[in-house]
Amino acid sequence: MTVTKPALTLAVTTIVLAALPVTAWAENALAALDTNGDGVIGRQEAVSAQVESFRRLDENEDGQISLDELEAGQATPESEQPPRDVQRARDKARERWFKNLDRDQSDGISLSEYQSAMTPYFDRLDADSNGVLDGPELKRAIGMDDADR
Ligand SMILES: [Ca+2]
Ligand SMILES: [Ca+2]
Ligand SMILES: [Ca+2]
Repeated sequence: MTVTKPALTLAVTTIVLAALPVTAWAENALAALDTNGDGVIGRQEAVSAQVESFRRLDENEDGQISLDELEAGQATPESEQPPRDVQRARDKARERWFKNLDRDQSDGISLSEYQSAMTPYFDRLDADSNGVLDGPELKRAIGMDDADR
C-alpha cells in the first residue's frame, strides 16, 4: 500500500490539530496525546485522541464531519497564518483527504470512516513497530511535511 506524504501528514496532524495550532504541533503533540504520561503515545491513546478530535470537529453533532467542519477545526490563528501558497496546498490536501475518507460519498465523514483511515497511519508512523509513537517518530512525521514544500 502506498500513501502519499501530504495525505499521510495531513491525517496525522488532523488527529491532534483539532486542538493545536500548527506551529506548536511537534512540541505539544506528545504532551497532548500522552495521557498516562509515560513519554510515548500508545495505540489506545491515539484512538481516544481520535474519537475526541472527531467529537470536537463535529460541531453540529450530527455524527458526521463535513468539509466545512474539518476546515473550521484546522483553522489557525491570524498571527500564525502560513503563506498563501502553503495555505492553498493545505486546502487542496484537506479536500483530497476528505474525499478519500468519505468512502460512501455521503459528503460527511462518520466516526468509523474517520477511524478506519487513521489506524494505518499509526502503524506507518510507528517506524520501529513497537506499538507506541515516541518523540523522534512524531518529529519525523512533521519533518516529512516540511521537506515536501
Ligand atoms: Ca457535523
Ligand atoms: Ca461518509
Ligand atoms: Ca515506535
